Amino acid sequence: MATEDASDTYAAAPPPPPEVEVEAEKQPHKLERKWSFWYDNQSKPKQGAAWGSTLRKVYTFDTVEEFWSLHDNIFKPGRLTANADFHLFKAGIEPKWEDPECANGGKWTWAISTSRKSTLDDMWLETLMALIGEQLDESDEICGVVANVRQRQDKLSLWTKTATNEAAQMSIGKKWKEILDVTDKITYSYHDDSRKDRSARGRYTV
Ligand code: MGP
Repeated sequence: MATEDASDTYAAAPPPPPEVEVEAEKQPHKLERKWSFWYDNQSKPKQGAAWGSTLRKVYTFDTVEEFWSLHDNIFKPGRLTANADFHLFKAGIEPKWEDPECANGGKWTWAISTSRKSTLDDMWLETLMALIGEQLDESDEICGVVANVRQRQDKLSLWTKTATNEAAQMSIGKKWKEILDVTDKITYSYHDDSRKDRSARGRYTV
C-alpha cells in the first residue's frame, strides 16, 4: 500500500517546465581546475635564440566543452611534422624548469617506440583526460604534460613538482603506465640533473 501511495505522489508531481530543462543542458561542465595549453614551434629556430623564445601560451580553459573543442581543432600533436612541442599545464605554471612549481621537480618520460603518429595522439589524449579528470592520486604533484614531436622519436613527459619525493613519483609513474597501457620502461629524471647535463641518467624507473 505504501508503495502505491509513493508512486501516486511521484505521478502527481508536475514535470519541470521545458525551458528549465534546456537551461540545465546549456550549463558548461566545470573542471576541477583551470588548464593552459602551450605550443612551441621550433621548426625554424632563430640563430642564437634562447630556449623558450618560441614557446607560446595559447588558451586557458576550465570546462569539458572547451577541452573537446580544443581537442577537435588543435590538440593533435601527431598532425605536426617535427620539432614542435605541445604542453598542457595547470594554469599559473609555465612549462619551464625555471617556474617555481617546476624548479625542484622532474619528469616521467615515455619514448614512443613506434613511428605511428596515431599512437602519439591516442596516448596524449589518454593522458590529458587523466589529468583534467584528476585521475592521479597525487594530483597536487602534477605540473603538466608535454608532447615532443621529433623526427627521430616522439616523446610524452609528465612533469611533477617534488623530484625527491620518490614514493609520490613512483605512484604517479605506475598509474601513468596503467593509463597508457604500455609495458615499456619509463624513466624519471630530475630537472636539476637535465639542467647540468643533457644526457643525465634517470633517477627512477617503472
Ligand atoms: P629537452 O627538450 O627537454 O630534451 O631539452 P630532449 O627532448 O632530450 O632534446 P630534444 O633535442 O629532443 O629537444 C633540450 C634542451 O632544451 C635542453 O638541454 C636545454 O638546453 C633546453 N631546455 C629544455 N627545457 C625543458 C628547458 C627549460 O625548461 N628551461 C631552459 N632554460 N632550457 C630548457
